[in-house]
Amino acid sequence: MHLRIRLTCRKYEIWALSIFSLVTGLYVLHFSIALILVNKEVPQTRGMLYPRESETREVRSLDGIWNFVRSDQANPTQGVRDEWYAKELSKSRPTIPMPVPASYNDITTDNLRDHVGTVWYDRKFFVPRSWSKDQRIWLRFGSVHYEAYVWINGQKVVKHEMGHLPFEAEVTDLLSYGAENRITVMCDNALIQTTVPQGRITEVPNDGGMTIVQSYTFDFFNYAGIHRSVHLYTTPRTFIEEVEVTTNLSKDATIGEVFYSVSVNGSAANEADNVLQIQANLYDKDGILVANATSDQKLGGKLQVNPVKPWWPYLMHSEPGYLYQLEIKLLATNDELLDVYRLKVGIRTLSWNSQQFLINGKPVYFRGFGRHEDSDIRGKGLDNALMVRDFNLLKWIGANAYRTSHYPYSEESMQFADEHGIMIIDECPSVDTENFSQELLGKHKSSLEQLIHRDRNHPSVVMWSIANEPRTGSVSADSYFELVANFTRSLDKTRPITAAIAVSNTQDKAGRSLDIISFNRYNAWYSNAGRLDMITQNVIDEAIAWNKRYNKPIIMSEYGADTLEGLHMQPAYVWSEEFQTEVFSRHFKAFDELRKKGWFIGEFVWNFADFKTAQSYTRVGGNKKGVFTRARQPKAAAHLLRKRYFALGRDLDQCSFPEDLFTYIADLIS
Ligand code: GCB
Repeated sequence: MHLRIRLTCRKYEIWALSIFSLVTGLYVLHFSIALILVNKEVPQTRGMLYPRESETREVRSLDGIWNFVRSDQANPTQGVRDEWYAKELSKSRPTIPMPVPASYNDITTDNLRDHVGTVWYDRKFFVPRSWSKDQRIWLRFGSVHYEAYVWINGQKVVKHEMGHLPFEAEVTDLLSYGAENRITVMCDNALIQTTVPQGRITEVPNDGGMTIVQSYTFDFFNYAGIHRSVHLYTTPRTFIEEVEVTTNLSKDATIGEVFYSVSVNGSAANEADNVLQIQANLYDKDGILVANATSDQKLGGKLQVNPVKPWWPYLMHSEPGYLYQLEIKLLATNDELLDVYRLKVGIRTLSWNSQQFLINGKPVYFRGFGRHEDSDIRGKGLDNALMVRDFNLLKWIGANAYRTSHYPYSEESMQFADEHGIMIIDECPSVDTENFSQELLGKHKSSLEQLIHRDRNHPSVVMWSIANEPRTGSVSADSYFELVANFTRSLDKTRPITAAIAVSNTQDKAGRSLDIISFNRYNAWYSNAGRLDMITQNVIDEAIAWNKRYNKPIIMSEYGADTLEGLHMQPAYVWSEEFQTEVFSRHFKAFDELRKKGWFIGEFVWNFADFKTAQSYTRVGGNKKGVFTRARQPKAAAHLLRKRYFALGRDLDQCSFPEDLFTYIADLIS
């Protein structure tokens, strides 16, 4: 049997063997031609509010150093068969220390980096005696890539497939109170043709016989592990499970409206004579109550703020990222306070038409980046120092937006974007999507369901990106993306939908299903390498062609050139800092021509910083198209881009220039 199929079967074997018994399936070969896709329901996410302390809730982090074991590549299910979760991992195998959160790949000095298949983590933790009292305990993961199986004290808890997205489970009855407990996690990094994103596992000969190799077409390293924080948190027995917020502004933007709807979980919610009420209080930045309401029977309502301070993007207003605090109190019939949850709310409107994208009625011109969650040593692991540095650089360079290429970024970074007024095109983990199949469609839709459920309340999220560089030239892409786009719209009508497309506008079959067309193109790099004289007109022509074909607003979502920091060549030559600077400048010319047309609404450089990729002869230690190095220092082109982004800010949004934008040369030049 071919190994990919064997391995896939092994995955099923894990599920069948494991106490979860979730899947009985067979690997199905999918052909992309003549594919009939059915619009099936996808599982709906529940709960998962970001863990926050309040007078009714406690939060405890399980981050730190865990114990770690890698399985034998040729025997990925051994740990499940031998029940490694039943006792401490160190009793089954020698363990090594592993930080959480972090990717495991770059931590050791051996070849763990290229491991394919399952790895195991465990740690012990105490649960205080006080937690046993009349409340519920939840275990929540910010993300584990790609697939996670979790046990507490040897008992199954939850299984989750898909990296970059949170999952949680109630563990109230599995914990020992006032005692030590153990958590065990098995994580599988294998990507196949029906995972999101897709990959392949093959068996190839090597010097020792045969070995297993993971490959994928996307251009970033498939880092794996417990990537984001692990939390235990408490809720009352009856608690606020969901809060959904939408906002509106009066025409003159003086009055704001906040619509909230709440779902409650717990026995009190089901008692007929217990009428639960929601008390909603809205506070401004100074903590002053500006609106409140108590819902009558319905678990939702509307708050009015007059006068309102709308949420504005960075450099579009003197007070960007203005956030209110919404306090939701759940009350029982007798006014007993059952639960309290607080979240930040930005009040703004979004609208779009065939020419423009508007925020609070004002047309937006995006000036931003494609990015990656990526850094030395920690890989894709959440790192607050890196996140704050990145936002400082975004603001230094005058960007007002980024795309979460090519997967959902951390919840902490979404909150940071809200605070700083950085607009986000929020992308699901579908990248280089091909070999469209019913199973893939289900998972793709699920990735969007989980993403929208997680991020719908963030004012910074202004658009959903349903894919990066899908193979939208194929016949099946037509109905596939229609189904994905319609599904996305069914979940959120308040934001437009885009996808970053790389096939030519004549071949593309997805654009008709989108609201805004984004295209990626590497003139003078992947086509006509080195030809700086073949950029400007090509960009203009292609953007016009996209607009003609679909009559929708157009964004250039990727352009750029690999650049080795410190390599200087005059005249400009590929890979040099001069070349990157020139490539940018030639694009700026095209963008300024296009801006005059009214429907060209944004420019996104690829990439914010250098990042790690799979090994290849086209990549020197990774992708070097960063405007910043991987250590987050500017390359020469960063200074040019900064001047452009602030010039656009001043021209379009009347922002002022930072004092150090231009270096003094002579008083002959103004
Ligand atoms: C692209 C992809 C991005 C790559 C980039 C490149 O079109 O969307 O993931 O990293 O090109 O540098 O090749």
